[in-house]
Amino acid sequence: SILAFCAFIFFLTTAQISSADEVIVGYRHLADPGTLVYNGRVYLYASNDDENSYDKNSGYKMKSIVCISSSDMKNWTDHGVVFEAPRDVAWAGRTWAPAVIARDGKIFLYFGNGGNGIGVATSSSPIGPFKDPIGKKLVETETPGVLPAPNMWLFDPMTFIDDDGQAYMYFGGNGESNVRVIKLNRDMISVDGPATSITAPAFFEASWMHKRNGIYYFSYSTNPKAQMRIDYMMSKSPTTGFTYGGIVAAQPPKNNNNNHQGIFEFKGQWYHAYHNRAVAYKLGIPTEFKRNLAVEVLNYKADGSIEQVTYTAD
Ligand code: FUB
Repeated sequence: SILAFCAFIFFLTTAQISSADEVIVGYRHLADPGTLVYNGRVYLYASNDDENSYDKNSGYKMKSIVCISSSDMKNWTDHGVVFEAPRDVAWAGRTWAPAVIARDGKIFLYFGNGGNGIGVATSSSPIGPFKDPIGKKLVETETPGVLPAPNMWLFDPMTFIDDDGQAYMYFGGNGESNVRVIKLNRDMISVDGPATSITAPAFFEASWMHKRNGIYYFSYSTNPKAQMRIDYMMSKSPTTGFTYGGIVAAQPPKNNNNNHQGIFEFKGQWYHAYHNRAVAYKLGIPTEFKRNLAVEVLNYKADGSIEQVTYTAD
């Protein structure tokens, strides 16, 4: 009946957090949350693990980005695939781990093209459609300051606008001297000057920048030897002078491989969005390329350091 059909659509588009299981939209396999707080909603943009096969040797094959959003951190609306390569950006192939930011009435979506470059797409709406504004990679190995770096993964962009209006993009992977930051011009689709390096102990991937009370927090996933935790460094500058701060979050209980965070403030509370493999564990399927989004609250100590996240997910 039409009623059953409507109920089915409602089930597909809305999911609730329950206190026993913080996985959100658990009917989809999603990963690498990039966050955007915009007009009273939080949007999470994710790598689409539904595109990956179960075969543990097949690698990441994603070519699209899925968006979900919420106004209360409980009820999530599923906007589906909002960006897809090469449909929306003709030069791009594999696409994952997005960063999304709003400026001057436009939405900018940055994405890793596999591990070999970073692209940007723009839209007038957080849920697309996104278009290619420059017809080429925004950052590639030829971009001044990107190399030399041993076996650098050129991916996992994170874009941040400071209080003085200067925009920065952080990216890189696979080596503790492989973090890069580059200034973006006001148009957000061109770079200003060369990339510079940041060194982060045991840095592997998933660069993230956030600012709170004048302190810049650079967080990242550590390498497998360091258990793929999310660690962080603090500084009074967005580009230099970082000192190691500690652990944001240990490897999630239901996760046996990479880790990737999105840290954001929404309606006065800070959150740590991440992925785990809880649904794949529950279903008894191979977990490698079938990840799920989850969220926990994030708190700070009086001295500005981050309290290590407590997982409430089962
Ligand atoms: O999703 C593919 C890759 O896995 C991301 O680029 C990394 O951050 C890791 O989460």
